[in-house]
Amino acid sequence: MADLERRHLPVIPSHNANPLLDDPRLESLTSWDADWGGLRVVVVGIGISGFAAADTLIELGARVVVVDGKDTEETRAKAETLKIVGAAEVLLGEQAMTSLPTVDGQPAELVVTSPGLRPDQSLLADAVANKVQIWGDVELAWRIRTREGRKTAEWVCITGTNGKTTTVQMTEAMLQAGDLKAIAVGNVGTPILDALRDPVDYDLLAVELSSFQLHWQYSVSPLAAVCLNVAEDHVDWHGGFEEYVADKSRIYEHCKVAAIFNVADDRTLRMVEEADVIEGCRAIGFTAGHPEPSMLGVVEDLLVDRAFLDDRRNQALELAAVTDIKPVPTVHGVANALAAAALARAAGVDADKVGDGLRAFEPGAHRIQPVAKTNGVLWINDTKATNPHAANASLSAFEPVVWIAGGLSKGTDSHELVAKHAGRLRAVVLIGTDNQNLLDALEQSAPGVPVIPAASPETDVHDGDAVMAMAVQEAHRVAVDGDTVLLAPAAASMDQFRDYVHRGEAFTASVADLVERLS
Ligand code: UMA
Repeated sequence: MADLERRHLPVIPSHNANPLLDDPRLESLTSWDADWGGLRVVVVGIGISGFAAADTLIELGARVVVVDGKDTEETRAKAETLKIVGAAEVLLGEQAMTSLPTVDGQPAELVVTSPGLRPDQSLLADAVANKVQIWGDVELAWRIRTREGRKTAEWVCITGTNGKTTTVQMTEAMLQAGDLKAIAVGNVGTPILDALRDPVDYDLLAVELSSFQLHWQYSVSPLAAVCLNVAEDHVDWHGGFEEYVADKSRIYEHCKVAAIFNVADDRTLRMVEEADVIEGCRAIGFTAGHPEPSMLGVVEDLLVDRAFLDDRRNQALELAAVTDIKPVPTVHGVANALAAAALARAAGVDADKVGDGLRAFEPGAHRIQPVAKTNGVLWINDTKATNPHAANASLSAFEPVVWIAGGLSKGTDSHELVAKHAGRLRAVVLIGTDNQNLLDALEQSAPGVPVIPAASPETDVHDGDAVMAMAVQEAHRVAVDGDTVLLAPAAASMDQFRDYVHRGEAFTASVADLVERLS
């Protein structure tokens, strides 16, 4: 690592990540103005990304059939809208998801899938068997990013098991402080396709990419990219941890200016070293410790840049104070801020503007968010801790803790997490329905810690609001002055809640009820 400064990444001849990408018609589709007319496409999923993909393809003149496994009031309303704008057909219900439908009675030429669908889902498997290419909405967005008469925005891309949403929002704030027209898009919530069809001519898109989205993209060539960290998550979707890591590593493919890695996570450096990047792209590290040349890091109480300046052997540029990081400058907060700063610096933002952006950044709800204090007990909402690695970050920040945990484990393992934090646990209040792994871990490493189920015989286990009300009541019963009640489930939410936002809102609402009762 010592000679990172001089080492430019090896240039490997470009290879085709997708063995199916040998269709001349699809290969020619590399701009908005290409010939999309009449292309027969099946769009899978009518959620946020599927709707945007179908709407875009219709605007491009493709013939589009949309399918979704849910036949509900919401999907029917979306289906109506898509039919009005010109979808060939919309098929709803589980039956529609079993095999690849035809388009206008002829075989589909392309499938555009939503990120939530597993690759082994039967319709997608059918597409693979029939040698029909599968793209995600990200691949489609990359292909249409250039358009005659419009500015083409560069992309800076962010992935990682945890911290991506915070980092993409910090990056957006820093780019905007540098007077660039920039927007945070992708997994953060706004589909990239919506930004591309926006009348605003963006200079830059700060793109958050999940491992699901990375799996279905092949061509993206970002200005700069970062994988913040890698820990076990979504193992069931990918089929294994190595497959998950392989999809995450695609963030660095075809990177142009800076491939940014986490010095504390060797795996991210290996990903950078093995990536097929554009000649001249530099490896840039970020560290919560003292930075070597070609890294961003911390010197005393300052965030500094030793990568994007000429005399990086002898000098460092001040970016901001560590205390500028919100909500609290934890080790993870410092890492996220430095990763965002590296992306912004790669995009040409001045060092002092990076600091302005960091100070302007307002953290979103649901990530280590203090919601109330009752009788000396602090209540923290970290519903975004949807895996053990994320829960580790917030558990590390508080002591003693009444921990509200549990949900869908997604094949992850909580043993290490529980073993590390057993000493700080006053009690564990269990929500969720898939907790065997967590219970085994608690029995093994925290045998003296009370485990309290958030359910009575009358509780409907699928009614998340009722479960959370019970969890808050139980946590209140056991917490004492000086404790923190921490909702950091280390699991996904969909067994009892619509999503993690619903879970966080249910927690905040139940705590607000408690505060009112106590006042
Ligand atoms: N569907 C099926 N069958 C399935 C799965 C889904 O029919 O097996 C249908 C559902 O009925 C629904 C639609 O597909 O109508 C939903 O598609 P989706 O689950 O792919 O979600 P979208 O609404 O398109 O939202 C996606 C991301 N969701 C997922 O990756 C699960 C959103 O990330 C993202 O904000 C949005 O695209 C815009 O890019 C959310 C997320 O939880 C926040 N991401 C995961 C994470 O951060 O850990 C990866």
